[in-house]
Amino acid sequence: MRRAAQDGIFSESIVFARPANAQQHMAKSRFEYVRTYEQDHALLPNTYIVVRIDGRGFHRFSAHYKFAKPNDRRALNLMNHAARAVMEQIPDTTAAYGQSDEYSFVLRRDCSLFDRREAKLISTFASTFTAHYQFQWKEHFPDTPLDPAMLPTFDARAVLYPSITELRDYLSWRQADCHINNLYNTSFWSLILLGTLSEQQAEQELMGTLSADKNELLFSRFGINYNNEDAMYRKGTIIVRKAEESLDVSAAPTEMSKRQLDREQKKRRKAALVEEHVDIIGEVFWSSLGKSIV
Ligand code: DGT
Ligand code: MG
Ligand code: MG
Repeated sequence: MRRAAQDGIFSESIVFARPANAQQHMAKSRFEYVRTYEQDHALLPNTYIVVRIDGRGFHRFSAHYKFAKPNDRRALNLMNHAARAVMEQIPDTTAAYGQSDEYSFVLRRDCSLFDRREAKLISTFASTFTAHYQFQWKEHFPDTPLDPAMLPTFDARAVLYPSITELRDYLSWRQADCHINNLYNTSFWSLILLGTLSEQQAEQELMGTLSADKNELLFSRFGINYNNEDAMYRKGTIIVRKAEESLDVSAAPTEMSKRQLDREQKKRRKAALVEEHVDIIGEVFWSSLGKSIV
């Protein structure tokens, strides 16, 4: 019985003895062969992995929860909160860039998390982000409970970049996208909310306009200087893990348990996160904060 209690599987008050050679038995099960159908796709070594998560159906989601147009500060803060939580939980993430309903996570070039298996990586990022987004929802939307018929979910993909040049161009592409969409949306919703146009009329009005035209339209009609709009809306959010001093274990008191050490590491990782709404296309960023990404 003592042996059964040690090796057995407990189910309420019943104790099932597990044979000592259970491992071998399992390996020889006639069903075992189905494992060979599993195909792991390992991402190329020595490349930057970027995992981008994106809200599923956020066009409808944002309408359902009446997000402010064109930007809802609460929603963007919640995205940033969830992204920081992901970075705290997955230390191989060196940076994250977010705008609208998306976040891109940059992994260390020598990252060996899950042996770089793509399915494990993207499913972990999507589910970890989703879990935190849902958990922190009530902090950012205290008066709007989540509706089980409209829960937030996120998909994820992984893209590989061979050098810092492509990685920088990738992040520049996302920030340029943020700028183009935000300038358009700010103009579009100004014409409707501050002007008197319908959605169709506003669309018509903006058709074929360049950036300069939209800037001019905002200023001349509504007195809005686009450059004074909130930087989080114009630039998106970059979160960087600043190079942290590693914890000197030899200096730690000998009685510090593994759990305490883990807690200490986690605290330091959290403290090392820096969140900014700045230009990430030009040199200034890459010769300062951006240095710790590569
Ligand atoms: P998807 O990603 O293919 O499942 O489809 P969606 O609907 O998520 O489309 P996507 O990701 O291309 O565009 C994001 C949508 O989320 C877009 O319709 C605008 C909306 N959205 C994101 N942030 C805000 C916000 O702060 N305020 C408002 N009103 N809408 C937002
Ligand atoms: Mg989306
Ligand atoms: Mg999107």
